[in-house]
Amino acid sequence: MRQGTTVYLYELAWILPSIAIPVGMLAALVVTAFGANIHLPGAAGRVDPTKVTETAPFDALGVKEIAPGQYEVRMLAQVWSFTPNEIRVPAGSTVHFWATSRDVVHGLFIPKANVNVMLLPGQVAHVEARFAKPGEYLMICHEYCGIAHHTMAGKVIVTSEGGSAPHPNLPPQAGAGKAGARSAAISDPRGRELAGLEERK
Ligand SMILES: [Cu+2]
Repeated sequence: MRQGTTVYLYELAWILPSIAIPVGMLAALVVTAFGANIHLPGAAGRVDPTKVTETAPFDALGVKEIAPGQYEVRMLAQVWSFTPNEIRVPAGSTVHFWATSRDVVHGLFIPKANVNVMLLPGQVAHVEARFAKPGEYLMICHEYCGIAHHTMAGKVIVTSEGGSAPHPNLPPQAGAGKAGARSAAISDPRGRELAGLEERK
């Protein structure tokens, strides 16, 4: 009798969580679907990959100002490039990316702007990011897409407000970037240490 009761308690300890867990998961599903409005991509987010260049919004690729400080980027990914692969916006802009792939699976990853989406042929991806600081933001494909995958990259150039160049005497982009990187390395204590080691050689 006593042994029988122990077995019953063990069974109960297993059975109760095995009911509670699926019930909890179902509740989480209901809350995310109807409360947070998170759904699987619907038909509205699809595009025929064979006709993508004739289908809006991908029939007019590029960057467009849709409101003050709001830009829309219509982008196509293909082996092994992004179109457009250079996006220029003033600092403080919010960029709405609409992107898809016209061939294989690609990715759109802008590490400094918290953009990370997969670009699937037939599926439209939408992501928004705010570019607060001027500078160059690297934009890369982070889904292996073939032999030259590592070359698939572009950049978002964020100009200082008003859209003017940072300094009239500096050569465009490349020079400014390098000078910035060098001064950053030296002001960083580890960079100074490395510079010291270099001198001693
Ligand atoms: Cu790719």
